[in-house]
Amino acid sequence: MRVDDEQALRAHRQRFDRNGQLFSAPARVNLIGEHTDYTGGFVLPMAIDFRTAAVVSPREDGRAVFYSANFEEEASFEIASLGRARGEWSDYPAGVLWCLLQEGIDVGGFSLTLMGNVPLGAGLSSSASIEVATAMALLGHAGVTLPMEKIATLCRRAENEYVGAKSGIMDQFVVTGAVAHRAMLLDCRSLEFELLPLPEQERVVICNSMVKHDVAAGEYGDRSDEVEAGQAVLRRERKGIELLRDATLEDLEACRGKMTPESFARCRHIITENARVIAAREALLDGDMERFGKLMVEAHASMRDDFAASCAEVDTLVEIAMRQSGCFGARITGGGFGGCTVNVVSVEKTEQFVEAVRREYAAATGIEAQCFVCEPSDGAIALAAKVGAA
Ligand code: GAF
Repeated sequence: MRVDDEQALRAHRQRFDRNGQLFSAPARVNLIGEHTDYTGGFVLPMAIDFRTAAVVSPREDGRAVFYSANFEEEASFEIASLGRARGEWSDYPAGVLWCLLQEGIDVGGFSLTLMGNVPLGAGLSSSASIEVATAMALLGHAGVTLPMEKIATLCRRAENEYVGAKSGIMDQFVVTGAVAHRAMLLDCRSLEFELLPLPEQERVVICNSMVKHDVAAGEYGDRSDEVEAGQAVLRRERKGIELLRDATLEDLEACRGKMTPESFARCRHIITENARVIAAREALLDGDMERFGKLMVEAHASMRDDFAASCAEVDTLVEIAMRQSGCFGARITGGGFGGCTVNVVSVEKTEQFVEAVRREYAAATGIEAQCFVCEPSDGAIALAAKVGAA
């Protein structure tokens, strides 16, 4: 499951005939708090031990050359005349370059190799992993240090304004700032966060339904439009509401007739989900995994029924998981419409859980699920500090 640093450095050397400097960024799994980030709500993700390595070296011709060792493809631009997104993988690193240039950071010519093992379209934020790894490498190359919050917001901007996906801040923030053995409770309005310990007797298991989904694809944008429309009604009709996060279910009920049934249901998901994240924090601090798991199951039902962002295969994975002994909770994770479930399972039942889920999912759907037992991992800044200290 590890990305081999030596392999990434070698791939860069072979491609560009030069040694490079290595940076990397993890992927993430969200334990609870889905689609709450872009309305200033709460999320509870952790970084996981899938990573993207970015190896960078200078070049003298003023060009930006991105090489994907995974796709064995290269994208090359004149930095001074960097154009708009082209609908390709290279939009993600190019978007980061675009944002750095907009910030006035002098990024001289470079070659950058990306090599990662984050499953694509699985809801584990391969995009944020690529963006943040690229930002770390280009900042290192330019000799500029930025605070964690700035790196995360800059990478989000790359995704929103350059790639054109309407995503929130959760992924870039946790991928940049996570700390090993901890989950991160993030307030997406203030960007204040709290690192929370995870119990040692349980494991976080990710099960990939193998139904692919891309945040840049239509459904994510449709949902965020529906949410935005509902939020605009609440803002207009009720005093003191700036973001959905300020609204109660009573506020929403009072505005029911003024919004579409879709917007009503999406907003109800977000209001109840914010409350679940706060309750999940309490459960974690109390070490009450029964309660934590129950909240996960409720969160899944809300994503499925109110947010209409699950799919038959993922629902099946959750149902199978919840039938297994030792499983406290299971839910869809990430943007939705496919991708992975996140499961909390007692250590001694983990192996049995993985076997049963794979077997029963294959029997029900004919699809081979991939399951990973994950470690809460370091974010890009902590990883860079460790490389620096080595
Ligand atoms: C995707 C987005 F990128 C995040 O910002 C978040 O909205 C998530 O979907 C849903 O919680 O990962």
